[in-house]
Amino acid sequence: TETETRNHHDGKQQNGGATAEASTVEDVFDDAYKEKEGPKPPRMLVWRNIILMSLLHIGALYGLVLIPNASTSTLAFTAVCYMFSALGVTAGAHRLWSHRSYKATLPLRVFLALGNSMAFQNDIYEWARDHRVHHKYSETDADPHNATRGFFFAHVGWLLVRKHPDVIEKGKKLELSDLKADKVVMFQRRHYKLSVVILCFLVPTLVPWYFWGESLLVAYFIPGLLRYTVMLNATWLVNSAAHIWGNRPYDKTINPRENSLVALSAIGEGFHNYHHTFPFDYASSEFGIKLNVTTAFIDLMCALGLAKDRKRVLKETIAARRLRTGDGGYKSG
Ligand code: ST9
Ligand code: ZN
Ligand code: ZN
Repeated sequence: TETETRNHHDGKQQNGGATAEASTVEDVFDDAYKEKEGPKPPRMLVWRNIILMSLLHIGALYGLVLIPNASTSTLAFTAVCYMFSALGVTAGAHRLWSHRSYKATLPLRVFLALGNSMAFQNDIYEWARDHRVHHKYSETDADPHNATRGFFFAHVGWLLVRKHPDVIEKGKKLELSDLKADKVVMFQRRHYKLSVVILCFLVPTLVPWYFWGESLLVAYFIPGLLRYTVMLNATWLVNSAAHIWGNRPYDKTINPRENSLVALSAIGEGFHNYHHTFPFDYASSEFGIKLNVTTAFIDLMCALGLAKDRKRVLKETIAARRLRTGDGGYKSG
């Protein structure tokens, strides 16, 4: 099968994060942490974010209304921007930089960092730091988008309030030296604002205008704001929907779930019960490239010699884990 072939190709297999390399990444759930007793700290709204997020979503709705006015080239370009920015998050910030599930050469890391700036989801360093605390302290006070606080909080609410102090306290103790040592990550962090202005807003607006005479209005609102907003919501659904709805074939004791609809919009990142069980697996799913453009992209990069050392879980390990802690449901993608 596909999985076996790929395992074979990689010539490097893992059986549950047991190798030294995997254990240096702090994405493994820590059950020693206990939430502090007593009343929770008060919720502090960040009005600047609430206003900007509302305006962004209103702008995206206007972009939706403008679709009949857009040329075919502009709509195709919107799809390209969506894929590029999504890969900067999935193949970049997530599978490469947060989980170190494969290795990437400098040109590929530059490509992913550019896509990541187009995605405008905080710089790679901050994204990976928040994501490692999300895995390590999943669904506790120290999880930035703790899904036990409800759909809205896990989806976008967490970006509209001050963080729980435990997120920062635990986050500061994480091992992040691999990120600090990556020149691409630190360069993007130093020039983050400028890179976002150029890649998330100027490029999507100016390219259709300059190359095929699209109106600036349509270009700003469709490949710009609408593309950005849809991509944000697809990402957030992994934190909200895929922590609430779906099966748990690998570990029924945790909340993250297998959700094919989320996987589709998030180009492969909806197999979330699998992902929290085996966070170092480069495919983020038992089933390889199925509904998983990101995995296909990483495979292509390996074929081109731009990436290597994909980590994968052994089939036997997955089967044993299903039996030991799964919910018995098979459907998964
Ligand atoms: C966005 C991110 O949308 C989305 C991430 C989603 C993650 C999804 C994961 C799911 C799996 C992968 C699926 C991918 C699917 C992709 C599909 C694509 C189609 N550790 O933050 P501050 C410290 S962003 C350690 O201001 P406040 C630190 O010293 C959208 N330390 O806290 C920091 O300073 P610095 C656009 C930490 O004041 C200082 O505290 N962006 C940690 O509570 C202050 O930090 C926005 O909307 C930590 N974890 O404010 C902006 N955290 O950073 C949103 C903090 O200099 N952010 N520290 O080191 C904010 O405005 C604020 O962060 C805040 C909290 C208001 C939310
Ligand atoms: Zn999660
Ligand atoms: Zn993850």
